[in-house]
Amino acid sequence: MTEIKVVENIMKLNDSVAAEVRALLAERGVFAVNLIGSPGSGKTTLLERVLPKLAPLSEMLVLEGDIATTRDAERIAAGGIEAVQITTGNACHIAAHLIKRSLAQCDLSGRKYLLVENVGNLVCPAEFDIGEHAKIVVLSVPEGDDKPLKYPLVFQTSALCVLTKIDLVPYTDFSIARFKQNVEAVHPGMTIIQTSLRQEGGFEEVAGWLRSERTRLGAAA
Ligand SMILES: Nc1nc2c(ncn2[C@@H]2O[C@H](COP(=O)(O)OP(=O)(O)O)[C@@H](O)[C@H]2O)c(=O)[nH]1
Ligand SMILES: [Mg+2]
Repeated sequence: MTEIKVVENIMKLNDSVAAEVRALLAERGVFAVNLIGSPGSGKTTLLERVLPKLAPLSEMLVLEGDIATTRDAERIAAGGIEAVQITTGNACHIAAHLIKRSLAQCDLSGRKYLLVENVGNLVCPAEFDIGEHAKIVVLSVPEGDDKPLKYPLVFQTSALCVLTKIDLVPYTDFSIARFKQNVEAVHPGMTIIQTSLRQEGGFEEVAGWLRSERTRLGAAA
């Protein structure tokens, strides 16, 4: 009983900080996405490939969530995009107060997009609102086509699914048709974009989705 109350309080506190973050972003006209996927699913690669096609570099800000190291922020910064690393220690997700604290150190003027790469994990990040306008779930072919059924929450709460590494389909038993059926079973009508580093496919489409979603939400209301 007591334990449940504690968890409820933590979630309530997180939600109220997330609402503050969302209000700040709306005021500044920044559209924010929360990228969620397993370690190695290709989240940083996706940002590296999509962002140069999305907008002028100075209009984007990236927050990189990891348990340790600044490696991902360094990868993004190497492409000329401002990136801040959030290291969570042992925490398996980014909580809203970490976003609030990071944004307080950043210059938001002229920014149109905030891209947050969450800690590699398909479970906990789906439960924590960080003030984003949309969640994007990233799943790679080697993880298997059954994952939407096994981790339904992240697929249900995300607006877009990016299926990465489709160049690896011939080397696995992954079925794109079965994957689409499984996504449809947990989130009917969900948009899926397929990407491949080897074939340069899909990245323009992801950039287009981000642009139209920002516009659809009235800049970042
Ligand atoms: N074959 C293949 N490998 C990829 C693709 N996208 C990413 N990778 C590789 O997957 C590994 C993990 O990628 P990374 O972006 O660091 O994943 P993250 O941990 O989700 O950020 C790296 O070695 C990437 O080069 C892809 O489309 N095809
Ligand atoms: Mg990464």
